[in-house]
Amino acid sequence: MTAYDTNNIFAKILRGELPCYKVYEDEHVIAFLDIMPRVPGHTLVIPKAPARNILDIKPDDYAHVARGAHKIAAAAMKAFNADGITVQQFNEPAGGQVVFHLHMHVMPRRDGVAMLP
Ligand code: D5M
Repeated sequence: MTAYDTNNIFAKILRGELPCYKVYEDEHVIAFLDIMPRVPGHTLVIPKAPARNILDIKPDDYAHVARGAHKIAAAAMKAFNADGITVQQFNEPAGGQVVFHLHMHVMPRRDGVAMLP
C-alpha cells in the first residue's frame, strides 16, 4: 500500500493550512462539512493521527473516529430533523477513496430523499 502523504488535503486542514467548516473537535478527531455534500449536513470525521485508511490506522485511532461519528450522528439527527443516518468510509481507489487521509462520511437522511451520487 502507498505510504501516508503528509500533503493530502485533510492533512493540510488539520495543520490549519486550508480552511474548513469545523463542527466538532476533541483530542483525537475533528469533524467538518463536506465541500461536495451529497445531502444537507454531510459531515466528515477524521483522526488527528496520520492514517491513509482502514488498512494502516491503529485500532484505537479507528475507534476514536467511530466515536466521533457516533456523536455527529446524534447531533445531525436533531440539527437536520433527520429520519436516518448513512455512515460510509472508503479505502484505496478500488474502494472508492479519493482523499487519502482516513475519513468517515456521516450523512443525515430524510424519508424519500435520495443522496446525490
Ligand atoms: O471522498 C472525499 C470527500 O472529501 C468528498 O466527499 C469530497 C470531500 N472533500 C474534498 N476536499 C474537501 C475539502 N477541502 N473540504 C471538505 N471536504 C472535502 P472519498 O471518496 O471518501 O475519499
